[in-house]
Amino acid sequence: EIQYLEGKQPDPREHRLIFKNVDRVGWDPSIDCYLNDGGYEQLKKAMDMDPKFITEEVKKSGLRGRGGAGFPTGIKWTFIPPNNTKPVYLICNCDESEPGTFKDRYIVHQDPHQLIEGMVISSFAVGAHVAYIYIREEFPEAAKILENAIEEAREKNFVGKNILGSGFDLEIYVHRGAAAYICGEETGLIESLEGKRAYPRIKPPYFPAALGLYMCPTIVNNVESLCHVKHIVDMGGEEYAKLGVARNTGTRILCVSGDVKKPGYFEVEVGKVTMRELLYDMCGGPKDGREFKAVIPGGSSSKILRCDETFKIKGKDGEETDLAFWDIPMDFDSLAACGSMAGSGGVIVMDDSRKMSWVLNNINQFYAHESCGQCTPCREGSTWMRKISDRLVAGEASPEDIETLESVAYQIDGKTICAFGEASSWPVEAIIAKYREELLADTKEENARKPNNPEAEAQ
Ligand code: L3W
Ligand code: SF4
Repeated sequence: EIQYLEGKQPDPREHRLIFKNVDRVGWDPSIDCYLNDGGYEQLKKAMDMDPKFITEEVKKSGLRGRGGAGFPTGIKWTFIPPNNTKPVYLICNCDESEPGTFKDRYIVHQDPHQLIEGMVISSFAVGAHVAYIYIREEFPEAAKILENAIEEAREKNFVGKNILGSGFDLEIYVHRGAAAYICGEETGLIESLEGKRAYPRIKPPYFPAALGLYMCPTIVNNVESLCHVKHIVDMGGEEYAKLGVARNTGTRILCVSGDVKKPGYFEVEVGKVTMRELLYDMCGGPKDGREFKAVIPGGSSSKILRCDETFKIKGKDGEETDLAFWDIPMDFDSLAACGSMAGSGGVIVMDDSRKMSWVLNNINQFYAHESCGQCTPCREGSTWMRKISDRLVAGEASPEDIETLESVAYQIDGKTICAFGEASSWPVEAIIAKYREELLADTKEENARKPNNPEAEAQ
């Protein structure tokens, strides 16, 4: 049985595939350690398979991207044009920048060979002979670990020419990012990799799978998604799909931060754990004397959910049923049905000590700082939103400011080149819709009416 470090034992409700070796006693990121544990066996198995068969298995597995959008990985792979004659590239998106998300870093730090094995199998499946790991600039140690791991893998002929005598060649390069959130948007990432400023490209019509790096077919997948490929080869797509729930298969790592007794990472079967089980049973509940107030379930770009909300969920038959916040299963479809998204798995928890004007301002500051500035609604709008919420937290905003803020958000939403526009406007729209009264209470007029306001008392 696997032993984990003191104080780092997984919760009994976890199902560890990807994080099996994270915090494991006696584990280190070396290739010897990985090989002793059966590492690279799936690569050997995959090299005897038809690449199309691997893609079919990934499709059967139902794996959905773990980077934010939850797009089916196997289907994405099939978007490479069938009559393509150009080189194909695979890119591992290791630009983990979404506030609240901190899983990919652990994979790279503690189990880099799992990622490399997943990448070699995936490259073989899609026909890529060059693969890149685009890693955020702020992960210097992780970049070194990966470079070292690639060299170790090359020495064993898991990377390089004629891998394991199969005739398949693959080079993997680590590329350090440019310290900007937008470098994690796949087309911004591609521009950055090409040596340009990370300005996202307009898509549709051209998605990277058809026209990506150097205008060649390019598959961009998140670190965690690529690691799953190894396990799909191991288990077979159908068996893998038995983990999780329908349309939301496998396991995923949830990163819980904020106002809980025991924050951290938890790898669970998708949809098998509810909000209640996650926050009360696995994270120990709220801090002493506090109550849960709100949760941002999938990284800062996802819409906030109130803990006292009940959602109307439409079933297949068109019938509506009620779903209380605490009963939401942590999967893509359920969170989408509640008007939010599972995103990148970053669950940010707020208790009743948090003021929503502060939360709003915190989010606005981030997006105003990170907008790439390419399109006007996002560049100007994100700064306007920040300025208004700056006034709100300073007690200087008027009730009309809240309306302006809401209207700016709606004018960004759906009118920009990349999803960053929505990422910056959705949190604002949701916080205003759900906490309007609380925000209004923070405006200048309301402040002046409060009994503890010296100006009001003097009158
Ligand atoms: C070919 C089609 N390919 C879609 C591909 C597309 C991409 C994937 C998903 O944003 C979200 C965003 C963040 N032909 C295709 C097609 N594809 N239709 O499928 O695409 P898309 O556009 O739905 O999403 P996206 O632009 O990749 C991702 C949110 O995730 N997010 C942030 C994540 C942050 C991290 C991180 O730190 N690791 O990833 C979190 O909530 O706001 O909405 O590959 O090409 N017809
Ligand atoms: Fe840049 Fe924002 Fe436009 Fe995306 S939406 S391209 S981040 S300005």
